[in-house]
Amino acid sequence: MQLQRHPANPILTPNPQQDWEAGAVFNCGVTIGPDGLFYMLYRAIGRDYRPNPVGYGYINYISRIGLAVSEDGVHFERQPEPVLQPDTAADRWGCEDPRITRLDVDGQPTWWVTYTALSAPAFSGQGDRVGIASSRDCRTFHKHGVLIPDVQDKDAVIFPALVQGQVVVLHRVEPDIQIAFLPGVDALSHPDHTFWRDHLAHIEEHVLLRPHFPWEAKKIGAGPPPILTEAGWVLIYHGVSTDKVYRTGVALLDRDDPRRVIARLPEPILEPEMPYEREGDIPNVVFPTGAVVRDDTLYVYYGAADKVCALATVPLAALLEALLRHPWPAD
Ligand code: BMA
Repeated sequence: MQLQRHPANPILTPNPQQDWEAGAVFNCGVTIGPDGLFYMLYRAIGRDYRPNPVGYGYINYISRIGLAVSEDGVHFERQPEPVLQPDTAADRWGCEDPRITRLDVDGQPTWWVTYTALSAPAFSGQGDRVGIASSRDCRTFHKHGVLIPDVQDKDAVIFPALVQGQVVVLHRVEPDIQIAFLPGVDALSHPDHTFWRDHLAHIEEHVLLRPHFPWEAKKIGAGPPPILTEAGWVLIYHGVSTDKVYRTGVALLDRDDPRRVIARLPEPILEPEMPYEREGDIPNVVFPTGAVVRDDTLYVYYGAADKVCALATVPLAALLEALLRHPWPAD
């Protein structure tokens, strides 16, 4: 089972006309907005970064989050200004890797964005927290601060429906994916750090998925928000191998009790093969962060080599069939 790359790939590339997104655009969350169009939030790096002469990664490397809108999910039109950018102590060094989920509040359409908020320079390996923001129209976004305090944490996603009346959140304290149940949406707009400190104190009890296969041996992290299907929640995730290749995996979670993993494919459904996935700012990366179902097809949006945005698709029924052939835990 493999995702099919869209022939128009890469579907979004750096924009030389705008300083803030001239360097790289990647790792994009996608949702259907109030008007039925595709809304993409993407991570953008400005023009003037360069390799760190004395260490790993880049210097002058600041991420902002841009917005692009599309009728067909393939051709996106960008807004001129970023919609989320570093302007608080918690994210002064960058707003990275947005995921977007629709989860309504009191019948009001509401979209929630989780992103990586950097309070220390990128590539420093510290100061990464899960930031949270929301929107009523998919065009303007309001920050609600840091969702999960104290620990190095990223790859947080919110389920697009309540489960047993609770808000379900996945996050990633290395190397596993953890699951948390919040009492309601108020806990998203007013993060309760006492709740999270208690959760973190018992983190081993909250592990949903651990690295298992060789291609994901180093660490795993949630991709897009899980997708609700008749068979359960489809969780697309990334897995990193010991030689730092980022691939895409998929698991299925029980509909009523998503702590139960019921299926998991042993092989990745996407791995770096194309030139734009193998070469960029960080080589050999496919990093899924967006997913939409349209006409029974699953659209998976991913960042490629930390440089561009790309799209791959699969008929949802074919993906579910493949999953159901691989029940988890495997014998
Ligand atoms: C991880 C992610 C992404 C990035 C990837 C590959 O740490 O958080 O920001 O795409 O590394 O560099």
